Amino acid sequence: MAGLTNAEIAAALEEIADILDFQGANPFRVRAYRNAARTVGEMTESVADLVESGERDLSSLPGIGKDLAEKIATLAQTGTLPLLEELRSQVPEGVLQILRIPGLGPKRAAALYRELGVTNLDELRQACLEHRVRTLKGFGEKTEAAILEGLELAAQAAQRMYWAVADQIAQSIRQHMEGCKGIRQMEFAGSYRRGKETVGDLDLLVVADNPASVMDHFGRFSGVEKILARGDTKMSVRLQLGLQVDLRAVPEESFGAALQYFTGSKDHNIVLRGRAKDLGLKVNEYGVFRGEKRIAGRTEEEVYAALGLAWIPPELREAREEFAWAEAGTLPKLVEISDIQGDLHVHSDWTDGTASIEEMALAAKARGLSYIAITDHSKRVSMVGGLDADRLRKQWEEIDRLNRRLKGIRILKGVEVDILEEGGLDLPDDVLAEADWVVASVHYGQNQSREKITRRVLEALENPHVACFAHPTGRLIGKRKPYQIDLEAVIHKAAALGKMLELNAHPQRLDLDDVACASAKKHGVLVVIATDAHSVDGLDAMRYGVLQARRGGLTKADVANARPWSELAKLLRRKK
Ligand code: DGT
Ligand code: CA
Ligand code: CA
Ligand code: ZN
Repeated sequence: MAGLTNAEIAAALEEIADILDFQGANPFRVRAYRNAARTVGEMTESVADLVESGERDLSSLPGIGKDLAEKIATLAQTGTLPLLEELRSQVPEGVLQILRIPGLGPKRAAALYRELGVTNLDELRQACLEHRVRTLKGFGEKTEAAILEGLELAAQAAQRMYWAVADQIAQSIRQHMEGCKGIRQMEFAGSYRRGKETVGDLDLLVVADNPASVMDHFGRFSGVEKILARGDTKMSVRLQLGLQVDLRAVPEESFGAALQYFTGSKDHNIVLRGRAKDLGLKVNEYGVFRGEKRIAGRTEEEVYAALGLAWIPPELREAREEFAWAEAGTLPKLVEISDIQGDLHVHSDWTDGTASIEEMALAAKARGLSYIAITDHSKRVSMVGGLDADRLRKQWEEIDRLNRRLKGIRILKGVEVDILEEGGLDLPDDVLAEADWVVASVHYGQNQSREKITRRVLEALENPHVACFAHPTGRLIGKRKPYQIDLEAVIHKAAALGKMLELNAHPQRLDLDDVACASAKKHGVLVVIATDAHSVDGLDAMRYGVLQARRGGLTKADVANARPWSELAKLLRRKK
């Protein structure tokens, strides 16, 4: 029996934190559950496996004490927890959905419940439309509008899943299916294969000796909640996590054509069919046909070649420039995870990270990196103990000591300096001048007008010590909209000054998006793919960033941290 996935355990812990917070529980207790959720969510090893094998004591994980470790173990083994059940019974069901609405959170949901008796999303929408929300203390007209917008975002997001979560599920399905005899080929298609930020459903293709027995086996996957439909060659199931998976069995001679067809995107396929028609051919999920005769279909390469095209990587199949490139033979050689040499945005326990600088450095080394920049927050981010000049210099002394001792990894003295609400940076120039690497970012004043927030950022880029602008739009996918920032202006400024832009690899950020990456590249702006890791496991997010970069058409040469530090350092010195 397979236990809960890490994502499911994290969601349960997050739910406990939410309800406790809603009830006005001790903030430290709430925070403990939130931290545990983050720790579990960022782990790559399966917690359920760890519990089962007894191999590692969960209380050895950062921020997880004995009591929490026991609760997590119960969750992992039984799928639930008495505490969670009890808490759920104490609050109306719809309340949980309310506090997840972007811009709300437990405290405000509690006020809405107390003051207006709002217990579900419909009542909330109604209360907004009737302008009752703005009458509450601390709410106002702007909040009311933001809540309505949040309701809309949430409705869209509920239908889709982060790619990283879909990936966990896809991998366990793959593992399960590997135990099935008679599968000759198997591949996930759809948006998952294209590496989209979010995935609506999973599309699985197989070539099998006996499709019926493959479907039987698929139906026994532990995550299946319900079999929605089953025919001779197609089966659809819904998983407990809400995701739908479509399985299709296809003939071997059509596998490439089916893979191409079901990978999409729909727009890409429309262009492809148009090309086929122009050549007097027909293309569908069974193959490429001249009249009745199949001239290609076994592999994707064959299908594209039959249409006079080089094979197009799935990440580029969005009907943008990929056909022109494939025809001319100028498809970019997309960046790969093995090209990445360093991580330039990482937190330590000096601020809100859970691991020490040394632990982060060794973990980076273990992941094959040769440099890592410690970029803890500056003092404006007081909630997490952001560093002032004194503490930062102390941290850098520590980094000097570590660099003398550690082999095979270089730790850069960095900082994530806040761009202040009214303009200017949160640390003086003389301190920034001593840093190896400065990323600037916006955490406050996110709701400012387009003009104001853009001006702040352009000014920050003009500071000679700032090398990179982090998570440039501030969006959280499905949760928070981008700032009103004029990204084109930012890209132009970065190009003019030789500054870099971050592609934050966190699966809920992926900020820059694919289109912005392509635009940065066009303007000659180097992109830094960075994890913004707050824990050792957070470093593993790099591959999500690489996937996004590939969707933007970036090559090794377009990615700053695909270069050795010596080369980057030279570039930075020249710009100062
Ligand atoms: P998703 O699941 O919403 O994240 O996005 P996709 O791209 O995986 O879409 P999905 O699962 O509906 O279908 C998978 C692929 O199959 C899609 O990318 C293209 C192809 N496909 C599905 N339906 C149609 C259709 O009606 N016309 C065309 N041309 N292609 C389709
Ligand atoms: Ca799909
Ligand atoms: Ca589908
Ligand atoms: Zn950060």
